[in-house]
Amino acid sequence: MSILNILRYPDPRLHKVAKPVTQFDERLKQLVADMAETMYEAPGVGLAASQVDVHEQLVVIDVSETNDQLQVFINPEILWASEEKKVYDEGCLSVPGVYDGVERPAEVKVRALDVDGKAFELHADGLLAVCIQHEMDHLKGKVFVEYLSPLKRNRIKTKMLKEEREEQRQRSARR
Ligand code: GNR
Ligand code: NI
Repeated sequence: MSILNILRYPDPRLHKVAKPVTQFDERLKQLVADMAETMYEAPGVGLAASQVDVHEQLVVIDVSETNDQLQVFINPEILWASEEKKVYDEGCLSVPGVYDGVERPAEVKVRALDVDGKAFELHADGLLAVCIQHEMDHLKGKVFVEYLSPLKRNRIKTKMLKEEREEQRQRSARR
């Protein structure tokens, strides 16, 4: 098992479109295990493969309080989304420290494959519905800040680049 590096906005690699998973093999199981470890360590409630620079349709989620309810979604599709929308204050491991309201369907029905390639369907509401949609956006190359106004997005971009520069500076000062 290993902790993977999480790409940070505005890294252009976060905008790559993920391809479907076709091989349900040992490598996939290892990747799922590493993504789960990375998500728990962060800590976060979800992680899309795109965030660790693997551009395949693979998502891990655990919205439980106890961190023992790992859910894996491979090649996920939204089968149905409710008319009803809800605004949730979202955050993202690729945009640390930023939280803002995003409006999305309150409930979704999803079809996906598990790690063995077996299909399942799930009806989600609450945080799970938010998280599935947030992660599926990552697979399409979309980060939640793209729902915010251009002004907010530019402020976030500037803040992220400034923090990155500051970290670089501290790293080189320590050497
Ligand atoms: O850890 C996370 N928390 C979160 C909170 C509200 C809405 C979405 C999320 S997902 C996020 C982890 C992450 O960045 N997944 O892509
Ligand atoms: Ni995210």
